[in-house]
Amino acid sequence: METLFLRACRNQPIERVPVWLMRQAGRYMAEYRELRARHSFLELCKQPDLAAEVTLHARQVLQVDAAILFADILLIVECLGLKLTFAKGDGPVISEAVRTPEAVSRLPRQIEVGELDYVYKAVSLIRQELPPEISLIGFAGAPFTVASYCVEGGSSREFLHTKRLMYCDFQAWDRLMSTLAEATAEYLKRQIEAGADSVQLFDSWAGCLSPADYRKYVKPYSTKVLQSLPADIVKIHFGRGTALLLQDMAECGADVVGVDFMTPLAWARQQVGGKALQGNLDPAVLLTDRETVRNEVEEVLRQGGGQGHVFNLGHGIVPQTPVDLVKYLVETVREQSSVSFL
Ligand code: 1CP
Repeated sequence: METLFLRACRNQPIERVPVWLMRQAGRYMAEYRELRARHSFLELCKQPDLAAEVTLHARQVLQVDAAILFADILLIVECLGLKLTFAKGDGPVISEAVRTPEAVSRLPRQIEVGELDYVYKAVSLIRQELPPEISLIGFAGAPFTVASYCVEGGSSREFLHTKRLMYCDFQAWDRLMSTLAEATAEYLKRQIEAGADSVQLFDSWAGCLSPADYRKYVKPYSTKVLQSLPADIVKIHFGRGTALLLQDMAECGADVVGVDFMTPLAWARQQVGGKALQGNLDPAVLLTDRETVRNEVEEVLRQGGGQGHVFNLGHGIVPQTPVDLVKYLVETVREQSSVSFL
């Protein structure tokens, strides 16, 4: 069935602008915090019934047009034989960072993504429970963003180790990126087989690169991932700080380009050659009040131009966000975007 969300992604006629929000399930919700008091983050990801519950609960509370699988872009690194933990408050830690060409050469050439079976089970449980008019988005990290965590050993601001490997040893870089690209394509295919009708490729940190470096060191691998997926599946490609990369990101083969909150949608529109756009309200607006939310939503809808626009934030919801304001945001998008089509 063609959901409203899928039609918007394909730039087809719609009766209003669909809406979902990056990180719509997470710490800003009391029910999530309660579950987290009893289970670690990785336990939530690895128990399909819990992952499904978190996904469906957020979708139901917010009444958004798409659910996104509850998982993380870093789960795949466990298939490389790396040890992943989430330290309290500090984000992800990969214990043996892959910093040198020797470390890269020790990684398996082919990653077995069958180990991520719990993800595919969660996808099919979610699909069974989700109303048919609601889309289910699968996702993965793009090779560059996942590689950056493997090389840095966790989050980073400057990506210095990553860039050193990339500039100094192209062979090792190519091997790491090709291995990740192949595994990511397979991982997304399996999510699609399990019931996802669309996928988002998160290249959250690609914006730390110049367009020339993006084209040389990143674009071929993200292209490989997106182009190996079935043609009829909707693909969204998102990064942050990517105003100057949007044209290249669109060319990788997505149907929809995700736009961060620093980039005007009108500018993005000129870069993506007729593809749909997703975005781009600043998540900080959700820390204000109803009037501000309404004004900012109207502005995003105006810039989005109706057809070919999926309403979203320009990056993930932050943990301090009040749930009521998020619900208000979704209601406002629904009302205001249908009014603008009358
Ligand atoms: O409960 C907790 O303490 C864990 C917090 C949390 C959550 C709820 C993390 C840790 N990941 C997630 C879920 C998650 N991650 C989703 C699920 C669904 C949803 O959107 O509702 C998704 C899509 C992601 C993707 C993800 N993980 C990205 C890409 C998106 C983005 O925000 O740019 C990235 C970079 C990660 C890595 C990650 N996971 C978690 C943390 C704290 C981080 C680090 C972020 C950083 O390096 O700053």
